[in-house]
Amino acid sequence: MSGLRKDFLWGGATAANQCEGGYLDGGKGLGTVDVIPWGEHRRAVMQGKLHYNALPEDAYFPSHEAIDMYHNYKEDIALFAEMGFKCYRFSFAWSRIFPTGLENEPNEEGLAFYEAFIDELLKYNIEPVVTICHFDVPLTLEQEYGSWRSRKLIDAYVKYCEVIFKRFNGKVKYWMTFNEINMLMHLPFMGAGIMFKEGENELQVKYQAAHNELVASALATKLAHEINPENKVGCMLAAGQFYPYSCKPEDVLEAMEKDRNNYFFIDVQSRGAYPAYAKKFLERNNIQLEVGADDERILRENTVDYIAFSYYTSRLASKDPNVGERTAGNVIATLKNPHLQASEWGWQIDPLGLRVTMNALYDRYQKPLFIVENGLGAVDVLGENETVEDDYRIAYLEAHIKEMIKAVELDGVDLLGYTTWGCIDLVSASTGEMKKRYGFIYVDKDNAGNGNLKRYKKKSFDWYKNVIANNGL
Ligand code: BGP
Repeated sequence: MSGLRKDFLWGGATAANQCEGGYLDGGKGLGTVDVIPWGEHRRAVMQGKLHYNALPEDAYFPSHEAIDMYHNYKEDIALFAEMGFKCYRFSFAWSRIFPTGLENEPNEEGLAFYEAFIDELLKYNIEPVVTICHFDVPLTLEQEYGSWRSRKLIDAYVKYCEVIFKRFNGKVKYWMTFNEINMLMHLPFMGAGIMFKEGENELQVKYQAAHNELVASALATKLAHEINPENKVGCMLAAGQFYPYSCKPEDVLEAMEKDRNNYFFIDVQSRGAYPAYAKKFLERNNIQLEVGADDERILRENTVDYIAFSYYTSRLASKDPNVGERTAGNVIATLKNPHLQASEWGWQIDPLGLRVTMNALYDRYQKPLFIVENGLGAVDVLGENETVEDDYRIAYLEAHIKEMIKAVELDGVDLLGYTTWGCIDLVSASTGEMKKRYGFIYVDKDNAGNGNLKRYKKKSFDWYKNVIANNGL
């Protein structure tokens, strides 16, 4: 026995906008991600600094076709089933269900699509794990209200949640309210549909959007529990422990503060109140939030059931701005750790950091954890034998799974499951590329959109199948 639960949720994870395609099919409306282009302007749009209306006419939008899972989901789910997936994490595109977000009634075609999708998973006994909002908001809600900066979004989101909780009652048990909720602080348009107006106080806007999302998340949790007490609702954090660059006390304090920037969201969602350090931060920065009369109670009474998180790398912090070299990480840039290797995109590889991160989260919240993203983005080459020899991916995953099991066996962390990111190749969130691949399944498509979308099993496909069959042993 590996020490993991018997019903451990092994599987993979994706997001609608990165794999579905069919961006206007079945009555779908435009989502905020559908106007984020590939290429040089991508980052500025994701940051909310360059307006999506100001893009060149030939801009290419990778989410419009992605890997066309919208039309190929049966084939893809059959492959997941062949690997023995116990669960599959995916997201609903909000704008498939409420094309503008303003309608009173949902779009039946969108709901029917997800119903067929979920039924297909259940046919193979794969537990659906649904992210309600993974980096996309109906674009109309951005145009009408400025997205999450407005409390109107709370109502629109709760209306959407009520529809999906009722429709999929008894079929979906595991929900997550927002993917990587802390991403809002770093890429506000991608994370929360926030486009800044010139001269406005960006910190104020971001914290107001955060507050609105936190209240919406609590209301969704309440609703999910009322509709079916069996429902399990989780928060979802882009995690990765900050290490101090040196043993200087200043660096230790800096690392602690950086961690808190991330914990802030989860502290509210899991403990039910703004932590003292966050209140002081708002005060010091003269941020005044528009808060509803019942918000405090709503947050207090509706905390999440489990803590989901993504883990790609640990992070490194120093108080001294002139020290060390910087490198990329899952959106949050970090100092280079000389003890670690890195991926081709500069993301550092730290399996032990996963164990450290799991312990930090479990110590802090004492709630079950769920690792819902982990993996290696790499350039894969499809060989003549129609497979990819991705031993580097196997090595990465194996090392992380070993540390994950240690956290459970040796440290006693309560862990629900593990889903690798991008179990089938998909569009990269940070770069918009296809070239940055994570999957066990190769998809024939390149950065510019060329390719026949055919699927091929990589070497890691059989490896993961074996890991699942042996429950990690
Ligand atoms: C997380 C997102 C995912 C995903 C992943 C990998 O931030 O939740 O949507 O894409 O990171 O990142 P990337 O695609 O940039 O390599």
